[in-house]
Amino acid sequence: GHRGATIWFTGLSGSGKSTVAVELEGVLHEHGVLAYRLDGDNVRMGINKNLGFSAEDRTENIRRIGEVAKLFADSGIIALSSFISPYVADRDAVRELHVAAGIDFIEVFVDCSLEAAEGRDPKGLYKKARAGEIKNFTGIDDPYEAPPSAEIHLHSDQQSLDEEVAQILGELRERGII
Ligand code: GGZ
Repeated sequence: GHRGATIWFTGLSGSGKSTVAVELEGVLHEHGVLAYRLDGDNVRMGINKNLGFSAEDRTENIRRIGEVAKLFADSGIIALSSFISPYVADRDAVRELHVAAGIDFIEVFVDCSLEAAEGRDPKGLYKKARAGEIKNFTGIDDPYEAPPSAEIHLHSDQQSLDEEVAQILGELRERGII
């Protein structure tokens, strides 16, 4: 058997949060473990479509996602949340919400140098941010607060995807979640 939990990926745009979440979800499903991904496509286009990228809106984005992830985790599903979530205080509030409910919260810092993330630039957003066409872009002219003590610290500009997934699976096994 397994129990619900929230795995909270945080990192720069282009750091590989979603790539790891997609791969992990696939492995969990292969093992018969229920997992559900929360990401920009299903959250920022839906429940949070009234929010932008000001500091206030990012905080509200993360607050709502934290509440939703907690509900999934409480139902026995492993919630995989992939958002930049740039502020320590916002992530800690989500952690507190889980701790208060006795639900596992695993913060995964998808650490990637700005150079590497910008070098990938899959959507051309860094290029636009450098050109001033997008304002308040995280890592360019908006802050990213790295987690001081994440449960898992990945180096996505140095590790393979398989290594990253194995690291998270190891933590889930150690905790008896899977
Ligand atoms: C950062 C932005 C911005 C700004 C649009 N800053 O590579 P992406 O495209 O898919 O990931 C980024 C995503 C960030 O949304 P989040 O909900 O994860 O952010 S937060 O947790 O801070 O609320 C990027 C795109 O949206 N994007 N404008 N100004 N990323």
